Formats: sequence, C-alpha cells, structure tokens
Amino acid sequence: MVEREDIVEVDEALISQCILEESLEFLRDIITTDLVIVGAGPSGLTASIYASRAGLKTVLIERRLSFGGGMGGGAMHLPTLVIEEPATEILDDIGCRYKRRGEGVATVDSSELMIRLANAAIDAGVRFLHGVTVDDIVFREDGPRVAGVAIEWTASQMASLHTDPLFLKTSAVLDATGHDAEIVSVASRKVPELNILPVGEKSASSSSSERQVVEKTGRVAPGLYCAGMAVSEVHGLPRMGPIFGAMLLSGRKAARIIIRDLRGE
Ligand code: 48H
Ligand code: FE2
Repeated sequence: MVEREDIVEVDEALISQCILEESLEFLRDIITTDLVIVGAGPSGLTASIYASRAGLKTVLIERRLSFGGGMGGGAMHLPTLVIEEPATEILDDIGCRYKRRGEGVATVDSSELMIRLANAAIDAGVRFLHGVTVDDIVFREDGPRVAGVAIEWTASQMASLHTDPLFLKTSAVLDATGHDAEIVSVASRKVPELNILPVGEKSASSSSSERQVVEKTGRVAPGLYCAGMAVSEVHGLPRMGPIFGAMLLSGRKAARIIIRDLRGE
C-alpha cells in the first residue's frame, strides 16, 4: 500500500470555526443533565459507565487534563494496582486484563485500568470536561436539595485569577473527588440546612475500610451522593492504602442508587 502524503490544506479560520462551533454545542448540551460526576478517578469513572449505560445523561468533570485520578500514581508511583473480589466482575465487564495472585486477590497494570475505564465510559456515552474544577454547588431551598454545580477553569484557579463561574443544572451530583471530598465539604460549609457533617478520614486498616466504603456509599443529602475515598472522609472510615476493589465497587453502587432515586423506584 502507498502511504499518502498529499496532506489537505486547512485554513486557520476553519480550524477556529470547527473548534468553537463544536465546543459551544457540547457546552450548551451539558447545561442540564441527569448526573454530574466530579472526579475521573476509579470511583467516578466506574460510576459514569453504569449510570450512562442505564440511560442517564451523565457528564464527568475533572480538574486535571487526564483520566484516572490516584490510579496513575499507584503505590509510590509503582505501576501495579491490587484489586480484590468481587471487583474483578468490573474488570471483566470493561475488558481489563488481570493476574490472579491467590485467594480472591488480583493485580492489574495501572495504565491499562485507567485507559479501559475511560474507554468504557466513552463507549457508554459519558461526556467529559477536563481542566475544569467544581468549586461550589447550586442549591434549592425547597427540600433543601442540591440542584447543580458551579464550574471554573482549573487554570484560572491555579493563576489565582478570580472569575465568576458558570452553572450546570442537574438532578444528581456525585462527589468522587477522593480524599478531600471537596463537594460534600463545600456543601456542608455553605449550606448548613443540608445537615452534612463530614467526620474526617482515619488511619489505615485495609480490609475493614474496603468493606465499609462500599457499605456507606450513597446519598449524603437530597441530590448529593458520594463514592470512593470521599466516603471515608464523609463517614470517618479508615484509609485502605493501595488497594482499589472498593473504589470500583463503590462507583458501581453509587450509580445503582442514583439510577433508582432518579427513576423514583
Ligand atoms: C474537579 C476534582 C475536584 C474538583 C478533585 O483521588 P481519586 O483517584 O478518587 P477515588 O475516590 O476515585 O479513588 C481514590 C484512590 O485513588 C485513592 O486515593 C486510594 C484508594 N487511596 C487509599 C489511601 O489509603 O490513600 O480521583 C479524584 C479525582 C482526581 O482526578 C482529581 O483531580 C479530581 O477528582 N478532583 N475535579 N473538581 N473540585 N476535586
Ligand atoms: Fe489515596
């Protein structure tokens, strides 16, 4: 086969026009959604896959320009993650290869898991906003309930350039921001009527924490849910260290609860 090198000439104005028209259409489309997930770590990505597959219009907002959250750093930057049963069900579902390492324990390559989760999310129809930080919620006094998020360019925040945010309206917000539970934290601080009191994460105890994180995953206030390490922060659970089964299972469970709540089942 001959490799073609007769590259098409594209006018600069057309490049800008393509980007602006498509991006504005995308942004207009996500002004109202069923679900906003904050954080593209293991729990947020997993939740997005199951929510979107069930038909929820889902947007995932990530502060950084990457997929995977803490998975990329693994344990002290080593490229292997430990996953325990039954989270291998999710690995099978997204086509991620793993190695069995004894009774109920498996290992995965961290790059492969990040990319397979992101790929499954895109296949499921999840829309992504990268380089954007959620720094506040929108709430409604009736209830009271969480009704949306305020978004800002991460770059503006890093440059300490205060600009006013844009708002996205949604039926449910999932805090998958990891250790700091940033969304629950801002909601508890600024909307005392929601009665949320994050307890703070405790020191390590891997096995008990894995179980409890999944158990406590769910609704924090009307319209606001949490998954992953945010659950430890909110409910005062021990950290678990570099084991990721509960992150995946928590994401899947959060999606199931949100789907049920939004369908009024
Ligand atoms: C937009 C935001 C914002 C914001 C944060 O930290 P993550 O990987 O979160 P989880 O809970 O899915 O997974 C936790 C896991 O990585 C981990 O740290 C474990 C298992 N630790 C155990 C231990 O003992 O330490 O991902 C969160 C993502 C990141 O990509 C952030 O950049 C992003 O959320 N994020 N995005 N707006 N306000 N806050
Ligand atoms: Fe961590």
